[in-house]
Amino acid sequence: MIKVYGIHSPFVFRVRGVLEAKRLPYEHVSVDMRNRSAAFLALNPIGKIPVLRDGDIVVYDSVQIVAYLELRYPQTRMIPDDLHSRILVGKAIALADKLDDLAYPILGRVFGFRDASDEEIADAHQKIADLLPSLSDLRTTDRFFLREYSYADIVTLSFLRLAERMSIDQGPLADYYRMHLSDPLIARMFPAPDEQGVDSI
Ligand SMILES: N[C@@H](CCC(=O)N[C@@H](CS)C(=O)NCC(=O)O)C(=O)O
Repeated sequence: MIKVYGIHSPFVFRVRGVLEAKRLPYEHVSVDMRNRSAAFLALNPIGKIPVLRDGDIVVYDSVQIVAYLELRYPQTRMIPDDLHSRILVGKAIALADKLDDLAYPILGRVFGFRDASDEEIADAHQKIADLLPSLSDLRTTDRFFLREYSYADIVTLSFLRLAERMSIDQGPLADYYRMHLSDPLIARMFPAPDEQGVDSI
């Protein structure tokens, strides 16, 4: 069975979203991020989650993992081949990456791994509010970024999940998030807050 290393990260949500959309069974392995083991660093010398193992194949970085899954399991393509779709998905990834970065001080305060000042937190909320319309405006319909559910939706929903948990305003994407969460296939991309891996490394 496919193993995904790491659970509670928007980058893991992205991978999980693609696995769910392709209806591929998988299980999680928990990673001790405060004390990364030699065994984990042997899988990914960069030390970041997610990492995916599929038999003998190990892939790290969510972008590479999704590219691998698209090639290896072409059912239900999440990044269509046409140029327009590729460009749009690329923009959604870049914007979602930036939003995840901006949320980092807020995440640090909520989980106690970074002591951000009140000014830094207020600045992060403001910058996120300023950037969200650019992501929202990429949508070609109220429901999806492309004509159908795609990786652009997955990266956006992954950030919006983080935003919900960090009490960050989802701005123009609040209704979009609520609408998609009612779809069980999409809801399954998010682990429960206390979800643990079948194993740990
Ligand atoms: N570009 C990477 C980013 C992954 C990433 O930043 N993961 C974070 C968790 S949210 C991590 O592992 N951070 C640990 C570190 O930076 O050492 C991807 O898309 O997979």
